[in-house]
Amino acid sequence: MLIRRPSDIKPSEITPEYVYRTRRRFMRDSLAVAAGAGAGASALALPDSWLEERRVEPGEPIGEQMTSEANATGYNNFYEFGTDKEDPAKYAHEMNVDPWTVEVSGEVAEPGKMGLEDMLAGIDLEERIYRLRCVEAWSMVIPWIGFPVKKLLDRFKPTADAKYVEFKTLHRPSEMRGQRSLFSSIDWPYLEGLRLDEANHPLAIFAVGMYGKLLPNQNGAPIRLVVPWKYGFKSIKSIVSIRLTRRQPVNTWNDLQPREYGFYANVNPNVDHPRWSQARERRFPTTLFRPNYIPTRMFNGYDEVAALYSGMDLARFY
Ligand SMILES: Nc1nc2c(c(=O)[nH]1)N[C@H]1C(S)=C(S)[C@@H](COP(=O)(O)O)O[C@H]1N2
Ligand SMILES: [Mo]
Repeated sequence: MLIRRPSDIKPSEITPEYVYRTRRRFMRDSLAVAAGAGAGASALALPDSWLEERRVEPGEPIGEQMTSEANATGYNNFYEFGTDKEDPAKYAHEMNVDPWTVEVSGEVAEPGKMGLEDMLAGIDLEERIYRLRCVEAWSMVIPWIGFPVKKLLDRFKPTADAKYVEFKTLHRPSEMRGQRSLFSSIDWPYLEGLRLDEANHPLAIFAVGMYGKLLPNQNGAPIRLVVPWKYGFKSIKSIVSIRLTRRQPVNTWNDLQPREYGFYANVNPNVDHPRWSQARERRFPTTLFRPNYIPTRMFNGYDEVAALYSGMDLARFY
């Protein structure tokens, strides 16, 4: 692997001092975790204190009420743990996320496999408060902690032939009961993809935390994609592989129901799902008696991405 390990590089060469200091602290903490510091030992690849030690730039509020942490961590889609909204919160703890490696391959000059800690060393984290619009017509407002996808991809030096990015979720049926289910029609592992210029858009992030803490397993620990202008299924969870490609990669929901779920999946109030309208959404908190319907906005309100699709018929490329 051509990537230099952080220990080979003088930290002052690449990172501001505060990151260097927090990294040292992080290594000390992670040793404690590795040594199995008893019942309190974290099951996560990064200790809980890690985010607090990093200087996380607070996000811009978006003038909309934030969804409660209880809703965002208790009502989830993560079919690897079952199809009910409560299943991920019940069963995702069965997934072991420590250690965690991500492989970057395909059309890159410097492919490699990296442990998550090395991957995040020297990357500044930001808080981003984003709307999340599920294709099922409900939505939330969630404060993520993460960093732009482009920052990571650039380190592996995409070649001139790289046109798309494929992302893959962990495939580990022994810890993911939905992958063991005989009733599942999904061809595991869960796959997603973006055009490279979409992935490089500053709004597209990898999230490692939410609500000021590490990402809970049910939300895609330890690292997941968040693409706020697209339907939620594009924001793939618990990523173990990133592959740069020349051709449009397969994405799980398109593979399953091509008429209902496209590759682009941009939030679009004018293009209905074959079985329901996409013109409005239920914004959390939502109940049977107070569904809290609001109109859905083009690109989920993120108009700044429109230039990515100029000249494209978004009813055809749904
Ligand atoms: N691996 C994987 N990623 C996934 C899913 C899934 O089932 N498996 N569901 C998607 C869907 S449909 C949505 S709406 C979001 C939900 O993210 P959240 O649970 O953090 O709100 O995750 C997406 N990422
Ligand atoms: Mo979704």
